[in-house]
Amino acid sequence: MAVFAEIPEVGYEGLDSKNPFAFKHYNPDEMVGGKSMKDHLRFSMAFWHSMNNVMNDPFGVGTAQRPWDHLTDPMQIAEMKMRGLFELTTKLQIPFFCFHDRDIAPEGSTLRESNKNLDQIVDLAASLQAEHPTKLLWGTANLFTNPRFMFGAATSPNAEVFAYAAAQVKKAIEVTQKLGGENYVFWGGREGYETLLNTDMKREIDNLGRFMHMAVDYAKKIGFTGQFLFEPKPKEPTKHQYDFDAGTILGFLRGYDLIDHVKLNIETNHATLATHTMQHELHTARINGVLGSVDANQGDLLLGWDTDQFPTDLYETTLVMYEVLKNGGLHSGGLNFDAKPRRGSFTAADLAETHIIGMDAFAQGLKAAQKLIDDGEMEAIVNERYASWESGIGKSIEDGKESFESLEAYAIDKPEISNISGRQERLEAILNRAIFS
Ligand code: XUL
Ligand code: CO
Repeated sequence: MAVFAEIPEVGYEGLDSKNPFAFKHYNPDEMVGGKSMKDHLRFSMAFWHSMNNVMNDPFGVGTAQRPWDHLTDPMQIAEMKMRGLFELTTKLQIPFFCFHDRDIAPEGSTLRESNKNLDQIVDLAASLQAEHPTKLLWGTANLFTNPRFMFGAATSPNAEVFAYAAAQVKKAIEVTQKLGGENYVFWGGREGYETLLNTDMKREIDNLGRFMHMAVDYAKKIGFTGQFLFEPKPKEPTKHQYDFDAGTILGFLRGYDLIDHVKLNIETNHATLATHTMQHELHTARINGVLGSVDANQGDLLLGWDTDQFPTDLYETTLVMYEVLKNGGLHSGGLNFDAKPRRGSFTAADLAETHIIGMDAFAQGLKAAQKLIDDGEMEAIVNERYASWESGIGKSIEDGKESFESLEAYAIDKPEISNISGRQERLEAILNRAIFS
Protein backbone atom coordinates (compact mmCIF):
# COMPACT_ATOMS: atom_id res chain seq x y z
CA MET A 1 0.00 0.00 0.00
CA ALA A 2 1.25 3.46 -0.88
CA VAL A 3 2.54 5.60 1.98
CA PHE A 4 2.21 8.91 0.15
CA ALA A 5 -0.89 7.94 -1.82
CA GLU A 6 -1.79 11.54 -2.72
CA ILE A 7 1.60 12.30 -4.29
CA PRO A 8 1.67 11.55 -8.04
CA GLU A 9 4.65 10.54 -10.14
CA VAL A 10 6.42 13.73 -11.12
CA GLY A 11 7.71 14.34 -14.64
CA TYR A 12 9.02 17.20 -16.77
CA GLU A 13 6.30 19.41 -18.28
CA GLY A 14 8.35 22.48 -19.18
CA LEU A 15 8.07 26.18 -18.50
CA ASP A 16 4.42 26.63 -19.40
CA SER A 17 3.18 24.10 -16.88
CA LYS A 18 1.32 25.35 -13.83
CA ASN A 19 1.15 21.86 -12.35
CA PRO A 20 2.86 22.00 -8.93
CA PHE A 21 3.70 18.29 -9.28
CA ALA A 22 5.72 18.72 -12.45
CA PHE A 23 9.23 19.90 -13.21
CA LYS A 24 9.46 23.15 -15.16
CA HIS A 25 13.26 23.00 -15.62
CA TYR A 26 14.51 19.63 -14.39
CA ASN A 27 14.42 17.31 -17.36
CA PRO A 28 16.49 14.33 -16.21
CA ASP A 29 17.67 13.10 -19.63
CA GLU A 30 18.23 16.53 -21.19
CA MET A 31 21.88 16.99 -22.07
CA VAL A 32 23.73 20.00 -20.69
CA GLY A 33 27.37 20.35 -21.74
CA GLY A 34 27.52 16.73 -22.92
CA LYS A 35 26.07 15.15 -19.77
CA SER A 36 22.49 14.50 -18.70
CA MET A 37 20.93 16.68 -16.02
CA LYS A 38 20.45 13.69 -13.77
CA ASP A 39 24.15 12.80 -13.99
CA HIS A 40 25.16 16.38 -13.25
CA LEU A 41 22.85 16.91 -10.32
CA ARG A 42 22.68 13.57 -8.47
CA PHE A 43 19.89 14.72 -6.14
CA SER A 44 19.43 13.12 -2.74
CA MET A 45 16.72 13.16 -0.08
CA ALA A 46 17.77 13.57 3.57
CA PHE A 47 15.97 11.03 5.73
CA TRP A 48 16.26 13.15 8.89
CA HIS A 49 14.43 16.09 7.39
CA SER A 50 12.08 14.57 4.86
CA MET A 51 10.88 11.64 6.96
CA ASN A 52 11.66 12.62 10.56
CA ASN A 53 11.41 16.37 10.92
CA VAL A 54 8.23 17.23 12.78
CA MET A 55 8.88 20.92 12.08
CA ASN A 56 8.98 22.19 15.63
CA ASP A 57 10.96 25.22 16.77
CA PRO A 58 12.12 26.41 20.22
CA PHE A 59 8.73 28.10 20.71
CA GLY A 60 6.33 25.61 19.23
CA VAL A 61 5.62 21.93 18.76
CA GLY A 62 5.81 20.10 15.46
CA THR A 63 3.28 20.96 12.78
CA ALA A 64 4.15 18.33 10.15
CA GLN A 65 1.29 16.05 9.08
CA ARG A 66 2.71 12.72 8.02
CA PRO A 67 1.15 9.37 7.00
CA TRP A 68 2.56 7.57 10.10
CA ASP A 69 1.12 10.02 12.66
CA HIS A 70 -1.49 7.47 13.79
CA LEU A 71 1.13 4.80 14.65
CA THR A 72 2.78 4.37 18.06
CA ASP A 73 5.12 1.39 17.75
CA PRO A 74 8.61 2.79 17.00
CA MET A 75 9.68 -0.11 14.77
CA GLN A 76 6.43 0.02 12.81
CA ILE A 77 6.92 3.78 12.33
CA ALA A 78 10.53 3.20 11.23
CA GLU A 79 9.39 0.67 8.63
CA MET A 80 6.68 2.92 7.27
CA LYS A 81 9.09 5.84 6.99
CA MET A 82 11.61 3.70 5.10
CA ARG A 83 8.88 2.58 2.69
CA GLY A 84 7.77 6.21 2.41
CA LEU A 85 11.29 7.34 1.56
CA PHE A 86 11.67 4.83 -1.26
CA GLU A 87 8.22 5.68 -2.61
CA LEU A 88 8.73 9.44 -2.51
CA THR A 89 12.25 9.42 -3.98
CA THR A 90 11.00 7.21 -6.81
CA LYS A 91 7.96 9.40 -7.52
CA LEU A 92 10.11 12.54 -7.46
CA GLN A 93 12.91 10.99 -9.55
CA ILE A 94 15.42 11.64 -6.76
CA PRO A 95 18.09 8.98 -7.32
CA PHE A 96 19.70 8.96 -3.85
CA PHE A 97 19.05 9.25 -0.12
CA CYS A 98 21.18 9.93 2.96
CA PHE A 99 20.62 8.95 6.58
CA HIS A 100 22.01 8.95 10.13
CA ASP A 101 21.90 5.57 11.88
CA ARG A 102 19.45 6.86 14.50
CA ASP A 103 17.17 8.44 11.87
CA ILE A 104 16.11 5.13 10.48
CA ALA A 105 15.79 2.88 13.55
CA PRO A 106 15.02 3.57 17.20
CA GLU A 107 17.87 3.58 19.73
CA GLY A 108 17.82 0.66 22.20
CA SER A 109 19.05 0.62 25.79
CA THR A 110 22.45 -0.77 24.75
CA LEU A 111 24.46 -0.41 21.58
CA ARG A 112 23.80 -4.10 20.93
CA GLU A 113 20.07 -3.45 21.02
CA SER A 114 20.38 -0.35 18.82
CA ASN A 115 22.41 -2.35 16.31
CA LYS A 116 19.72 -5.03 16.25
CA ASN A 117 17.01 -2.48 15.45
CA LEU A 118 19.27 -0.92 12.85
CA ASP A 119 19.97 -4.27 11.18
CA GLN A 120 16.25 -4.95 10.88
CA ILE A 121 15.57 -1.65 9.10
CA VAL A 122 18.72 -1.91 6.98
CA ASP A 123 17.48 -5.31 5.78
CA LEU A 124 14.20 -3.67 4.83
CA ALA A 125 16.08 -0.86 3.03
CA ALA A 126 18.15 -3.44 1.14
CA SER A 127 15.01 -5.23 -0.04
CA LEU A 128 13.39 -1.91 -1.04
CA GLN A 129 16.56 -1.02 -2.97
CA ALA A 130 16.05 -4.16 -5.03
CA GLU A 131 12.60 -2.90 -6.11
CA HIS A 132 13.35 0.84 -6.52
CA PRO A 133 15.94 2.93 -8.35
CA THR A 134 16.90 4.77 -5.12
CA LYS A 135 20.56 4.39 -4.10
CA LEU A 136 22.49 5.46 -1.04
CA LEU A 137 24.57 8.63 -1.45
CA TRP A 138 25.93 8.52 2.10
CA GLY A 139 25.38 7.23 5.57
CA THR A 140 26.50 8.77 8.84
CA ALA A 141 26.20 8.31 12.60
CA ASN A 142 24.19 10.52 14.91
CA LEU A 143 26.74 11.36 17.63
CA PHE A 144 24.89 14.36 19.03
CA THR A 145 21.27 13.66 20.09
CA ASN A 146 21.76 11.26 23.01
CA PRO A 147 22.77 13.00 26.30
CA ARG A 148 25.98 10.90 26.43
CA PHE A 149 27.26 13.15 23.64
CA MET A 150 26.62 16.40 25.51
CA PHE A 151 30.35 17.26 25.38
CA GLY A 152 31.01 15.78 21.95
CA ALA A 153 31.89 12.29 20.75
CA ALA A 154 35.44 11.85 19.36
CA THR A 155 36.36 15.09 21.18
CA SER A 156 34.57 14.34 24.44
CA PRO A 157 36.56 14.87 27.65
CA ASN A 158 35.24 11.42 28.63
CA ALA A 159 37.15 8.47 27.11
CA GLU A 160 34.09 6.22 27.62
CA VAL A 161 32.19 8.40 25.16
CA PHE A 162 35.04 8.23 22.62
CA ALA A 163 34.92 4.43 22.84
CA TYR A 164 31.14 4.34 22.40
CA ALA A 165 31.29 6.72 19.44
CA ALA A 166 33.97 4.59 17.76
CA ALA A 167 31.81 1.49 18.15
CA GLN A 168 28.80 3.34 16.76
CA VAL A 169 30.69 4.68 13.74
CA LYS A 170 32.10 1.20 13.06
CA LYS A 171 28.55 -0.10 12.73
CA ALA A 172 27.39 2.92 10.71
CA ILE A 173 30.20 2.36 8.18
CA GLU A 174 29.23 -1.32 7.95
CA VAL A 175 25.58 -0.58 7.19
CA THR A 176 26.57 2.15 4.73
CA GLN A 177 28.71 -0.44 2.96
CA LYS A 178 25.91 -2.98 3.03
CA LEU A 179 23.55 -0.52 1.28
CA GLY A 180 26.16 0.39 -1.33
CA GLY A 181 26.76 3.91 0.03
CA GLU A 182 29.02 5.93 -2.25
CA ASN A 183 30.27 8.12 0.60
CA TYR A 184 30.32 8.29 4.40
CA VAL A 185 29.91 11.66 6.15
CA PHE A 186 31.37 13.00 9.38
CA TRP A 187 29.53 16.12 10.47
CA GLY A 188 30.93 17.45 13.75
CA GLY A 189 27.70 17.23 15.77
CA ARG A 190 28.93 18.47 19.15
CA GLU A 191 32.66 18.29 18.35
CA GLY A 192 33.57 21.73 19.63
CA TYR A 193 33.25 23.67 22.87
CA GLU A 194 30.98 25.99 24.83
CA THR A 195 33.84 27.60 26.78
CA LEU A 196 37.62 27.30 26.60
CA LEU A 197 37.63 27.68 30.39
CA ASN A 198 36.88 23.95 30.78
CA THR A 199 38.37 22.67 27.52
CA ASP A 200 41.67 21.00 26.63
CA MET A 201 41.44 21.90 22.98
CA LYS A 202 44.72 20.28 21.94
CA ARG A 203 43.75 16.95 23.46
CA GLU A 204 40.27 17.06 21.92
CA ILE A 205 41.55 17.79 18.40
CA ASP A 206 44.36 15.21 18.73
CA ASN A 207 41.69 12.67 19.70
CA LEU A 208 39.63 13.57 16.64
CA GLY A 209 42.74 12.80 14.57
CA ARG A 210 43.07 9.42 16.33
CA PHE A 211 39.39 8.68 15.77
CA MET A 212 39.65 9.43 12.06
CA HIS A 213 42.70 7.20 11.62
CA MET A 214 40.77 4.36 13.24
CA ALA A 215 37.91 5.02 10.79
CA VAL A 216 40.30 5.02 7.81
CA ASP A 217 41.94 1.79 9.02
CA TYR A 218 38.60 0.08 9.56
CA ALA A 219 37.22 1.10 6.15
CA LYS A 220 40.35 -0.34 4.56
CA LYS A 221 40.04 -3.52 6.59
CA ILE A 222 36.47 -4.23 5.51
CA GLY A 223 37.00 -3.02 1.94
CA PHE A 224 34.65 -0.02 2.18
CA THR A 225 35.61 2.10 -0.83
CA GLY A 226 33.12 4.94 -0.34
CA GLN A 227 34.55 8.44 0.00
CA PHE A 228 34.90 9.82 3.54
CA LEU A 229 33.57 13.39 3.79
CA PHE A 230 33.87 16.03 6.53
CA GLU A 231 31.04 18.57 6.66
CA PRO A 232 32.12 22.00 7.90
CA LYS A 233 29.91 24.11 10.18
CA PRO A 234 31.13 26.99 12.35
CA LYS A 235 28.64 26.95 15.20
CA GLU A 236 25.37 25.33 16.35
CA PRO A 237 24.94 23.32 18.42
CA THR A 238 28.22 24.36 20.07
CA LYS A 239 29.44 27.95 20.21
CA HIS A 240 32.59 26.88 18.35
CA GLN A 241 32.59 23.80 16.12
CA TYR A 242 36.06 22.40 15.39
CA ASP A 243 35.12 21.82 11.73
CA PHE A 244 34.48 25.56 11.39
CA ASP A 245 34.87 25.91 7.62
CA ALA A 246 36.63 24.37 4.62
CA GLY A 247 39.90 26.15 5.38
CA THR A 248 39.94 24.97 9.01
CA ILE A 249 39.26 21.38 7.97
CA LEU A 250 42.03 21.51 5.37
CA GLY A 251 44.43 22.52 8.15
CA PHE A 252 43.22 19.62 10.30
CA LEU A 253 43.41 17.05 7.50
CA ARG A 254 46.93 18.12 6.55
CA GLY A 255 48.10 18.39 10.17
CA TYR A 256 46.90 14.89 11.01
CA ASP A 257 47.94 13.19 7.77
CA LEU A 258 44.36 12.57 6.64
CA ILE A 259 44.31 14.65 3.47
CA ASP A 260 44.42 11.62 1.17
CA HIS A 261 41.45 9.99 2.89
CA VAL A 262 38.84 12.69 3.40
CA LYS A 263 37.07 15.20 1.17
CA LEU A 264 34.43 17.79 2.05
CA ASN A 265 30.65 17.92 2.01
CA ILE A 266 29.84 21.62 1.72
CA GLU A 267 26.48 22.95 2.94
CA THR A 268 25.13 26.33 1.87
CA ASN A 269 23.64 27.34 5.20
CA HIS A 270 26.82 26.32 7.04
CA ALA A 271 28.90 28.46 4.68
CA THR A 272 26.79 31.52 5.39
CA LEU A 273 26.84 30.86 9.16
CA ALA A 274 30.63 31.03 8.84
CA THR A 275 30.16 34.42 7.10
CA HIS A 276 31.42 32.95 3.86
CA THR A 277 29.58 32.70 0.60
CA MET A 278 28.74 29.17 -0.54
CA GLN A 279 30.92 29.83 -3.57
CA HIS A 280 33.86 30.63 -1.29
CA GLU A 281 33.54 27.31 0.50
CA LEU A 282 33.12 25.28 -2.69
CA HIS A 283 35.96 27.15 -4.35
CA THR A 284 38.27 26.57 -1.37
CA ALA A 285 37.46 22.86 -1.43
CA ARG A 286 37.83 22.65 -5.22
CA ILE A 287 41.21 24.36 -5.57
CA ASN A 288 42.54 22.07 -2.84
CA GLY A 289 41.21 18.94 -4.57
CA VAL A 290 38.72 18.04 -1.83
CA LEU A 291 35.31 19.06 -3.18
CA GLY A 292 33.33 15.89 -2.51
CA SER A 293 29.62 16.59 -2.16
CA VAL A 294 27.04 19.28 -1.43
CA ASP A 295 24.31 19.65 1.18
CA ALA A 296 21.93 21.76 -0.87
CA ASN A 297 19.84 24.24 1.07
CA GLN A 298 19.79 27.93 1.88
CA GLY A 299 19.72 30.03 5.02
CA ASP A 300 18.15 33.34 5.89
CA LEU A 301 20.79 36.03 6.23
CA LEU A 302 18.63 37.90 8.73
CA LEU A 303 18.55 34.90 11.08
CA GLY A 304 21.66 33.68 12.87
CA TRP A 305 20.87 29.98 12.83
CA ASP A 306 20.71 27.02 10.49
CA THR A 307 17.26 27.39 8.92
CA ASP A 308 17.87 24.63 6.33
CA GLN A 309 15.46 26.05 3.75
CA PHE A 310 14.93 24.46 0.37
CA PRO A 311 17.13 26.16 -2.25
CA THR A 312 15.29 28.69 -4.42
CA ASP A 313 17.92 31.41 -4.88
CA LEU A 314 19.08 31.19 -8.49
CA TYR A 315 22.26 33.20 -7.92
CA GLU A 316 23.25 30.64 -5.32
CA THR A 317 22.33 27.55 -7.36
CA THR A 318 24.10 28.98 -10.43
CA LEU A 319 27.31 29.65 -8.54
CA VAL A 320 27.16 26.24 -6.86
CA MET A 321 26.86 24.58 -10.26
CA TYR A 322 29.58 26.83 -11.71
CA GLU A 323 32.00 25.50 -9.08
CA VAL A 324 30.73 21.94 -9.58
CA LEU A 325 31.26 22.17 -13.36
CA LYS A 326 34.73 23.60 -12.82
CA ASN A 327 35.35 20.63 -10.53
CA GLY A 328 34.58 18.27 -13.41
CA GLY A 329 31.37 17.25 -11.60
CA LEU A 330 30.56 15.87 -8.18
CA HIS A 331 32.04 12.41 -8.87
CA SER A 332 30.78 10.15 -6.05
CA GLY A 333 29.04 13.13 -4.38
CA GLY A 334 25.62 14.61 -5.02
CA LEU A 335 23.23 17.40 -4.15
CA ASN A 336 21.62 16.30 -0.92
CA PHE A 337 18.60 18.33 0.17
CA ASP A 338 19.56 18.92 3.79
CA ALA A 339 16.42 21.03 3.90
CA LYS A 340 12.97 21.16 5.42
CA PRO A 341 9.78 22.96 4.46
CA ARG A 342 8.92 26.00 6.60
CA ARG A 343 6.88 25.21 9.71
CA GLY A 344 3.78 26.59 8.05
CA SER A 345 4.19 24.31 5.02
CA PHE A 346 3.07 21.29 6.99
CA THR A 347 1.37 18.94 4.54
CA ALA A 348 2.87 15.91 2.81
CA ALA A 349 2.09 17.67 -0.48
CA ASP A 350 4.26 20.61 0.66
CA LEU A 351 7.04 18.14 1.41
CA ALA A 352 6.93 16.79 -2.14
CA GLU A 353 6.55 20.22 -3.72
CA THR A 354 9.51 21.73 -1.87
CA HIS A 355 11.76 19.02 -3.33
CA ILE A 356 10.42 19.72 -6.83
CA ILE A 357 11.09 23.44 -6.37
CA GLY A 358 14.63 22.78 -5.15
CA MET A 359 15.32 20.46 -8.09
CA ASP A 360 14.04 23.04 -10.56
CA ALA A 361 16.17 25.77 -8.94
CA PHE A 362 19.25 23.58 -9.40
CA ALA A 363 18.32 22.67 -12.98
CA GLN A 364 18.10 26.40 -13.74
CA GLY A 365 21.39 26.94 -11.94
CA LEU A 366 23.02 24.17 -13.97
CA LYS A 367 21.81 25.61 -17.26
CA ALA A 368 22.98 29.12 -16.31
CA ALA A 369 26.38 27.83 -15.12
CA GLN A 370 26.87 25.92 -18.37
CA LYS A 371 26.06 29.15 -20.27
CA LEU A 372 28.73 30.99 -18.29
CA ILE A 373 31.23 28.32 -19.21
CA ASP A 374 30.21 28.05 -22.89
CA ASP A 375 30.15 31.81 -23.28
CA GLY A 376 33.64 32.07 -21.78
CA GLU A 377 33.41 35.82 -21.17
CA MET A 378 33.71 35.50 -17.40
CA GLU A 379 36.75 33.28 -17.64
CA ALA A 380 38.30 35.52 -20.30
CA ILE A 381 38.08 38.52 -17.96
CA VAL A 382 39.73 36.54 -15.17
CA ASN A 383 42.44 35.27 -17.51
CA GLU A 384 43.12 38.78 -18.75
CA ARG A 385 43.38 39.99 -15.16
CA TYR A 386 46.20 37.49 -14.53
CA ALA A 387 47.86 37.80 -17.97
CA SER A 388 51.03 39.30 -16.45
CA TRP A 389 51.85 35.84 -15.09
CA GLU A 390 51.88 34.20 -18.50
CA SER A 391 55.08 35.77 -19.80
CA GLY A 392 57.99 38.01 -18.82
CA ILE A 393 58.67 38.56 -15.15
CA GLY A 394 55.43 36.85 -14.01
CA LYS A 395 56.33 33.62 -15.77
CA SER A 396 59.86 33.80 -14.48
CA ILE A 397 58.55 34.16 -10.87
CA GLU A 398 56.17 31.23 -11.26
CA ASP A 399 58.95 29.17 -12.81
CA GLY A 400 60.92 29.68 -9.61
CA LYS A 401 63.70 31.61 -11.32
CA GLU A 402 63.51 34.82 -9.27
CA SER A 403 64.53 35.94 -5.78
CA PHE A 404 64.11 39.07 -3.66
CA GLU A 405 67.47 40.32 -4.96
CA SER A 406 66.64 39.73 -8.63
CA LEU A 407 63.22 41.33 -8.18
CA GLU A 408 64.77 44.34 -6.51
CA ALA A 409 67.03 44.74 -9.53
CA TYR A 410 63.97 44.39 -11.80
CA ALA A 411 61.74 46.85 -9.91
CA ILE A 412 64.14 49.47 -8.64
CA ASP A 413 64.10 51.87 -11.60
CA LYS A 414 60.65 51.01 -13.03
CA PRO A 415 58.25 53.85 -13.70
CA GLU A 416 54.76 53.72 -12.07
CA ILE A 417 52.92 50.42 -12.55
CA SER A 418 49.46 50.41 -14.15
CA ASN A 419 46.65 47.97 -13.27
CA ILE A 420 43.67 46.91 -15.38
CA SER A 421 40.07 47.30 -14.20
CA GLY A 422 38.57 44.49 -12.08
CA ARG A 423 35.21 44.96 -13.91
CA GLN A 424 33.21 43.54 -11.00
CA GLU A 425 29.91 45.05 -12.15
CA ARG A 426 30.43 43.73 -15.70
CA LEU A 427 30.90 40.26 -14.24
CA GLU A 428 27.76 40.65 -12.14
CA ALA A 429 25.87 41.63 -15.30
CA ILE A 430 27.25 38.58 -17.14
CA LEU A 431 25.96 36.42 -14.27
CA ASN A 432 22.53 38.11 -14.49
CA ARG A 433 22.43 37.49 -18.22
CA ALA A 434 23.27 33.81 -17.83
CA ILE A 435 20.48 33.35 -15.28
CA PHE A 436 17.77 35.38 -16.95
CA SER A 437 18.35 34.95 -20.68
C1 XUL B 1 23.55 19.64 10.63
C2 XUL B 1 23.75 18.93 9.38
C3 XUL B 1 23.72 17.45 9.46
C4 XUL B 1 24.67 16.76 8.56
C5 XUL B 1 24.70 15.26 8.75
O1 XUL B 1 23.57 21.01 10.53
O2 XUL B 1 23.90 19.53 8.33
O3 XUL B 1 22.42 17.03 9.24
O4 XUL B 1 24.40 17.02 7.22
O5 XUL B 1 25.01 14.90 10.04
CO1 CO C 1 24.21 18.92 6.38
